[in-house]
Amino acid sequence: TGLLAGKRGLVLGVANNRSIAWGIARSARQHGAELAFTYQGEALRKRVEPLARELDAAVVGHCDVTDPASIDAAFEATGRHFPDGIDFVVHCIAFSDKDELTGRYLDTSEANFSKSLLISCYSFTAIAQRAEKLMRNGGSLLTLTYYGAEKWMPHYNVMGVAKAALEASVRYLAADLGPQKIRVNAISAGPIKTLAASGIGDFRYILKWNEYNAPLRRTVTIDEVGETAAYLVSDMSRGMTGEILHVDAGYHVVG
Ligand code: 0WD
Repeated sequence: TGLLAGKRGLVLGVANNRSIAWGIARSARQHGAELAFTYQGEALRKRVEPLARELDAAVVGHCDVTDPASIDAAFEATGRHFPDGIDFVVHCIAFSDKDELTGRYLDTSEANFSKSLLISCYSFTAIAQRAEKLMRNGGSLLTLTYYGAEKWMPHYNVMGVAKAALEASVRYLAADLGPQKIRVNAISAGPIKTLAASGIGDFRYILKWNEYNAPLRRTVTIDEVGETAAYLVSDMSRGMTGEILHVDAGYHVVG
């Protein structure tokens, strides 16, 4: 029994126990899902393996989204681990050079623009291409975005542009994959103190600003994002695709 009983899912982007991917994995497991994780590089393997054990999850291997061969290998390993296929994939991956997450967007370099868009936006499409082959009975693809895609936010810069492109790709992928009953959605999470967030200039101020101004007068937790993610990868949300759901204590209505 459970919301996700019998569902099998791949989670990309667990870096440590503060990662949003970890909050999502924990919720999905609590609701009965069987999980597999990837890790980015040997340094993270040591972090991811003990976390995976906590959730009885498989670690299917290294996946660096800038290396297509490693994405292929991770999906092949996922297919071997789940021979009947998978039901959902959760993509919690983003990157920008932190020197460009401060100051003006105007000063973005071409090299960091390309790398940020590749890792933070295109990688979701690259993953959708591989996931399609493992989702024989339909499925759910989920990614993480931020309000900086919709409105200017201080210091978010090229990440805001990458998230806007990611949100557009959610809509295009939803249209392409709908006939196969594969749904594609995103959660727009409020700011949470994670490794990736620590690269953003004045992040503590952004957290405080949200606490003072969000309708719920607080920030959100990785568990709250996790619960909404469990809903989006479950059959409870079967009528939804191409949607961006805000889990941000309501900040988007005032910001
Ligand atoms: O406030 C926040 N923390 C918010 C985060 C608010 C709204 C959205 N998000 C998004 C992020 O933009 C990202 O898409 O949530 C997603 C997850 O981010 P996170 O949980 O905040 O950050 P973190 O725990 O650092 O996980 C991101 C991971 C990387 O970690 P590090 O910090 O080592 O870069 O993305 C992965 C990596 O594990 N990652 C990659 N994975 C494969 N290939 C790559 C890559 N090339 N680059 C980064």
